[in-house]
Amino acid sequence: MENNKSSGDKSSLKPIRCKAAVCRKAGEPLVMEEILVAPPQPHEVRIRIICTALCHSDITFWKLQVPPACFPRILGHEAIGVVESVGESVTEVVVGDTVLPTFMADCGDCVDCKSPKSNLCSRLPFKVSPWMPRYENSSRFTDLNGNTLFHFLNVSSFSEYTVLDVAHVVKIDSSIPPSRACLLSCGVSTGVGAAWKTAQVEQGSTVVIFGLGSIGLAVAEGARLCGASRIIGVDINPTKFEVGQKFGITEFVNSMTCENKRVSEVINEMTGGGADYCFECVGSSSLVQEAYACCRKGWGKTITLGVDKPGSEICLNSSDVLHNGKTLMGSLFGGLKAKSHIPLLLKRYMSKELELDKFVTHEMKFEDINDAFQLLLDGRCIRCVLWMG
Ligand code: CXF
Ligand code: ZN
Repeated sequence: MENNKSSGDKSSLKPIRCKAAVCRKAGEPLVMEEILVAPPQPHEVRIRIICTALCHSDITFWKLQVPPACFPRILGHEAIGVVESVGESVTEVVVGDTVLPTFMADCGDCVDCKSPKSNLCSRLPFKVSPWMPRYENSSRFTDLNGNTLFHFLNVSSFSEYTVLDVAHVVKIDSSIPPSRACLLSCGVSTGVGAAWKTAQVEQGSTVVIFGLGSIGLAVAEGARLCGASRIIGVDINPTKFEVGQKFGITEFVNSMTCENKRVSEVINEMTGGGADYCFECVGSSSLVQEAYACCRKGWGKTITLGVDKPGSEICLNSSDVLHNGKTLMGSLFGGLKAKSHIPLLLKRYMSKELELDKFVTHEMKFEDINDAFQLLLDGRCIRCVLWMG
């Protein structure tokens, strides 16, 4: 008998009632509620979340009081799930497939997706919108009073079911442990990709990482995989060095105790004229300036990954730029093309090259999501994975 969820008639699909952690007000505990998740529209898929992890951007948008903040919203964007149903015109995945959601689209069809040089899809360009990417002003979530709940980063994984555009899911091998695979949905891909794809770190390079949170540690993992010989970690918290060593950090600079030197001076001295690659993983424009000031003239690259306050500007001296020939680059999702590069990273995990286990410091039940938020806020976890059901 034909399964009308995977092919043919989609009209019989019904809304699903399930649990979600709703962010009703900035900075307030998420509220576990029953919600309704509408069926997928054309080019969309509805998935059942297996597990979701917390990323720092969830905290950023949970705290944010000004636009693009909006409430009530279903946060969460690092997850893994199983396709429950598909909308019209979806041929890439079928019901039962295991998928990773990604906040960046990979339509595979636009000029940017077709170019090996970019991961910035122009069919569905990245923006922080409260809606479905292909349908402006359209949400698939409502609360039990019939009020709209907003989407987040094209994923909204703090719900037992969610709807995504098919350009935002990657089919993966279902035998990979979900609590590890889900890390490639955002954080680890962002950091590892920044070293591997954006910077293209080579064997023997010297790398400096500003900020040893989960993204900085993922950059270290990427730099280690690329064969960097010196990986210098910069942070204001001295306990980060011990953590960093597990991720291949070879030297540590505490930027709080550089005496009267700027951290860039210290790095320039340590490296004899600057590092090959500097990564800014904090989201501070003054730290981007410091990073740029200590990458090597001629070939140094500075890569920004950190998210600064809306409207912040980076100030660089124009003759420094002209005379020194350095590169400054931004990197969203590590420059990775989700559909082709995530499967490659998963292969490297399965062959024990890419180490994912060390990122998972906590595993909890979805119901305990507010405790998990507190762990991340206090800097007590790298990744906390929340299991549904
Ligand atoms: C971020 C990157 C900048 C915008 C919001 C999402 N990445 C993932 O956490
Ligand atoms: Zn993230």
